[in-house]
Amino acid sequence: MSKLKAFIFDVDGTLADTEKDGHRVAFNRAFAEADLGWHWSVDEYGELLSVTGGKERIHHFLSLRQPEFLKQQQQAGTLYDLIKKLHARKTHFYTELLAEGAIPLRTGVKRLLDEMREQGFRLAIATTTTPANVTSLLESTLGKESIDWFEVIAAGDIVPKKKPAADIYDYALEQMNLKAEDCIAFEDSSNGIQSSLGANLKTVITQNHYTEEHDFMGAAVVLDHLGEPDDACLCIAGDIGNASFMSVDVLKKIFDT
Ligand code: XBP
Ligand code: MG
Repeated sequence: MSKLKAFIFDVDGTLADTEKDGHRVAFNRAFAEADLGWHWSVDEYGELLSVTGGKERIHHFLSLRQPEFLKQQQQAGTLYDLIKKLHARKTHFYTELLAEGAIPLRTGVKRLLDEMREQGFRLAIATTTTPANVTSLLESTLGKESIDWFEVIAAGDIVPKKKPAADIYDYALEQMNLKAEDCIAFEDSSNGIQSSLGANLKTVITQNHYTEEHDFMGAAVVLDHLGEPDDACLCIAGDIGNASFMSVDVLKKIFDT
């Protein structure tokens, strides 16, 4: 019989609401610094989030909104370098924002991580974002030592195919030498759940501003956030019984059903 052993977390949108006031702002700073005249509004960024990965997102934006510029850069053989440089600057601005404490963790995340650790569960991260972004977020919210709470931080270009492909979860499971049936994943988006379900992981969703309209078919449970004893979560799909916040006990019940 399979036993619950580990939890695997997505980062962007799941641990923290990083997209609107973090990644988006950092992309815009990189574009402004390079004098490109591009600016991603909150709504436009929501649409661009359909493509995961910052470099991939810039490419997607160019193909939609700047096809002539894209063609010129391709013909000149400079596209790859341009995107790489812009993305490196974006990572710089993003980690700078995090170091300033601009992005807090989502409701219930710290409490639940503490509870999981106290009970000896194994933890990992499976994300599309650049590794430096993960360590900066953990450092600025939970302290430097929290990086070691996660035995695997599977991030960014470590696998060639980003979410919605299952590769990043498959990679994390392989590194932990665990089977999908021993773990639960935490996600916030449609691309994220496609990836976790693709790796056969039971998945808990905490939706957010950008993902509340997403299709979460196949999720074990969909919540508005993880909740706190004094800040109840809303259960949008699935069943958490009488609980008003997510806990290891509730996760064990979800795992066994
Ligand atoms: C997160 C993302 C990331 C960030 C940017 O998706 O799509 O691309 O927006 O990260 P998920 P980088 O939460 O599903 O992993 O710019 O570092 O690529
Ligand atoms: Mg996410």
